Amino acid sequence: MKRLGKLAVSLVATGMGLAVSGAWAADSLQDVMKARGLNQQDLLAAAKTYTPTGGRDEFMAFSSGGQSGQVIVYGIPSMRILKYIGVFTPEPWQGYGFDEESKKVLREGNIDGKEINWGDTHHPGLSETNGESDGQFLFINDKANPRIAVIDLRDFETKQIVVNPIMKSDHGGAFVTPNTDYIIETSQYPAPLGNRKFSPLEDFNDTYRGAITYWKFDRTKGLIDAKQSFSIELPPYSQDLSDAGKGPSDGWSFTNSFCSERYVGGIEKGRPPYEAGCSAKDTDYLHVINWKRAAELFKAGKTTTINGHQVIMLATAIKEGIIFVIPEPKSPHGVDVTPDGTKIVVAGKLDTHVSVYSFDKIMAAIKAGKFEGKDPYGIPVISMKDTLHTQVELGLGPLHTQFDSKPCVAYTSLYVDSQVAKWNYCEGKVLDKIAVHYNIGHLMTMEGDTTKPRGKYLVALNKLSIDRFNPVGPLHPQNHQLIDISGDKMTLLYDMPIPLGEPHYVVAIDAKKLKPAVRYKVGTNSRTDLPSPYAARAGEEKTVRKGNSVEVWGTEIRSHITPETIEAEVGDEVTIHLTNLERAEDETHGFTVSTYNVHASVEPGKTVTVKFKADKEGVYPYYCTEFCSALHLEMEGYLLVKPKGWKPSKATTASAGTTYTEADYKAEVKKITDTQAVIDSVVTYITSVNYKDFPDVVSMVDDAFDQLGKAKELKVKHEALAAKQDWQNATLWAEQVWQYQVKTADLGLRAKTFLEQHNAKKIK
Ligand code: RUQ
Ligand code: CUA
Repeated sequence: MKRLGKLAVSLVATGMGLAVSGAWAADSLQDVMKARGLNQQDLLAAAKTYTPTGGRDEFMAFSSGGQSGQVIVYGIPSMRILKYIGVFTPEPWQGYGFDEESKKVLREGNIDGKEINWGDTHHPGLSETNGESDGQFLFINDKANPRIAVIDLRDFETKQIVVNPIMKSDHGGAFVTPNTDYIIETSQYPAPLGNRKFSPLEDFNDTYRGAITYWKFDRTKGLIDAKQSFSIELPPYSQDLSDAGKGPSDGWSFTNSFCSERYVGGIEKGRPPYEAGCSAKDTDYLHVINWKRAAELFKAGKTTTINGHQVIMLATAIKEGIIFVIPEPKSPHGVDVTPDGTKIVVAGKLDTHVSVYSFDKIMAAIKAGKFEGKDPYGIPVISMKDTLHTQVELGLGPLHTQFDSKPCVAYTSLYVDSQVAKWNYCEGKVLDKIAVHYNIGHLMTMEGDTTKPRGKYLVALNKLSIDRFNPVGPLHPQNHQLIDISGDKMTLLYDMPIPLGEPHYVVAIDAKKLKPAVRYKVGTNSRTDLPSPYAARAGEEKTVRKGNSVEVWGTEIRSHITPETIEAEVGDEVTIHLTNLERAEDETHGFTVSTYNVHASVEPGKTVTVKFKADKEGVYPYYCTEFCSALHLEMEGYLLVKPKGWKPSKATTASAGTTYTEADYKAEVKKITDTQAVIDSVVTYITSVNYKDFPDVVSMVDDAFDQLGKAKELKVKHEALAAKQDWQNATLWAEQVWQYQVKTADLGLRAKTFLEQHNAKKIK
C-alpha cells in the first residue's frame, strides 16, 4: 500500500501520469472545478465545511428524529451524522428494546399498560446552568403520546421516559428553565384531563382542557422526579410552543396557542373544517405564567390530584395571580425569549409580522392591574398595545426565531416564502434575507436559545427537499441547510439530507462542552449507571440451571464469548448476562441468538441481559454482531435446545473436528516464536516513549498486557500436554496462545500508531 502510494506521488511529480479523463486523476484545483462544474463560491463553501480525516467539528447538533422517535446527532460545520440515539423507538444497533436493561426504559413509556413502540419527537432541549448550555443532559418530547425522555450525554443513552399523566398529546416541550430546575411540557390538542375519560365534543368548552406540566429534574440522579412535578390547568386552546424566561424574566414562562376559537370541526357532517374554524379570529392568546409562584402553590398543596398527579386548577391559578394572557396575531407557532430575557418574540403563521413583546411592559400592566378584560375562563387579558415593543413585517408564514451573538440580531424562518429573515428586534428592521430549499420549519443557531448565543452558523430545517438530491422515490429526505451567519450577508454553505423521520427542532452546543466517556466501569448497567448485579469478571463465568430456568453469567472479550455452549430444554426461560471485559476504546461486542429476537450492543465495561423462552427444540447459533477483531467470525457459540428429558444415547459419540499431530504442534510453536518477535519490538518501542502520558494508550497497553498474561499461563498448559503427547489438545491450546498474541500485537500496533501520530517523546 505504502509503496503504491509513493509510486503514484512520484509519477505525478514527474509529470508521467497516464492520460486520463474525469476529475479523479487531475491534480490541479482548476481541473477538478472544471470537471465538476464548481465555481469560486462553491469552493469557499467547501473549504468552510470540509473536515479532513480525524478532524473534529466545532459544534454538535442534536436533532429531533420526528416520526423515527429518535435523536440524530451531527457535527457542524461538517454536517456529518455521528449517531442515532434510540429514544421512543426500538433501535437494534444499540440493542435498544432488544436487551432487558433498555426494554425497561422503553417500557416506562407504556401508557395504561399499552406498549408504544414509536414516538413523534419534536423539540430537543439541552440542560442549562445559569441560562447557558452545560452539555450534561438532553430532553425531548413525544408529541403523539405525551412523553418526555431524558438522555445522559455522558454516554448518549436514553435513561428515562416519563408519561404525562393528564394529557393526550403535547407539543410545547421539552424546554428547560435556566438552571434546569424544570422541564416544560405543554399539551397540544385539548382533551379531558386525566386518563381515559370520555366526554362528547359538544361539551368541549366545559370539559376539554389544555395543561402545562413542569417536570422537576433531579440533576444528581439525572432523572425526572415525577413526585416533585406539577401541572397547571389551561383553557382548551391548542397550546403550542413554550419558552422559559431568563435574566429579568426568569421565573416566568410563555406559551402561545392557536385555535383559541375552540372550534371542533366536523367536515364529515358538512361543517367547515378545522383549518377554517381554527383561524377565524385575528388573534390567539400568549399565556404568561409565573412558574416560580406556581411551584410555591404546589408545595403549599394548592392542587387537585388528577390521575395521581398534582394539578393547580385554573381557578386557583387565576385567583393567585400567576396566569395572564395577551392577544397575539394569528395562529402563532414559535415563542422565543431574547438572550437578555427582556423581550418575547412571537410569530403568527398567518400574519406577515413578528411581534416583539416587552417583558417590562407586561410586568407594568400586571402591577397596575391594567387589563382589557377576561378570556372566557376568567384569565385576565393584558392588551397587546400595552405590551408590544415593536412589530416587524418579515414575510409570509413566519414561524420560529433564533438569536445571534451580535446584540439585537435575530433570525426568523418564513415557511411560505421559503426564506430566513435576519432582523433587528431592538430597532425593528429587516437586515437580510436568504432563500432556503424549501419550506423551512424551525431554524437553529449555535446555542441560539440560551443567554449566550454563539453566532457563526445557522441551520435551516426545511420540510421539503423537492429537487435537491438524487430521487429516492415519493418519500423524500428532509433538507438541513447550513448557513454562514458570521458576516452581514447570510451565505448558504451545505445541504444535508436527513433520511430518517422529519426533524422538528435541533439544538447545537460547543463541542468542547461535551465530555462523553469512552468506556464504562466494568460491570455497569448503562441504563441506570449502577453496578449491574449480573456482571461477571474473567474466570467468574457460570451457567446456573434451576427448575426450568437457565441463567448465564457470561463475558465477551476478543475473540470469544464465554460460555461457548448453552444447553437448555424446550420451554426453559433462558437469561444471558454478558459483560464486555475490554478497556480499549471502541472495542464493542454485540450479541444475538438465532431466531429469538434478541440483540445487545455491549460496549467496553457494559453488562447487558437478554432473555427469552426457548420454546422450540433445535440448534441456535449465537455470535458477536460487531466486527471486533480478525477472529470476530469465530466469536460464536451454540444454544442447544433439547427435547424434554433428552439423554445422549450410545450412538452419540464425540466426533467433531480435525485431528492434530506432532507436526501440527511444532508448526504452532514456530508461529508463536515468530509472532513474539513482532510483539517484543512493539513493546520495546512503547516502553521507550512517554506512553503513560496518553490515557488512551495506557488502556490499550493494559488490555494488551492482559492478553499477553493469558498467553503466558497457557504456555505451561500446552507444553504439559505436549509432554504427554496429547497433540490434539496441545496444538489447540498453542493456537489459543497465538490468538492472544495476535490480539496483543493488534493493540500494541494501534498504541504505537497513536503514539507516533501524537508525537510521543523518547524517555531514557
Ligand atoms: S414544530 S415547524 Cu416546533 Cu413541532 Cu414548528
Ligand atoms: Cu466481538 Cu465480534
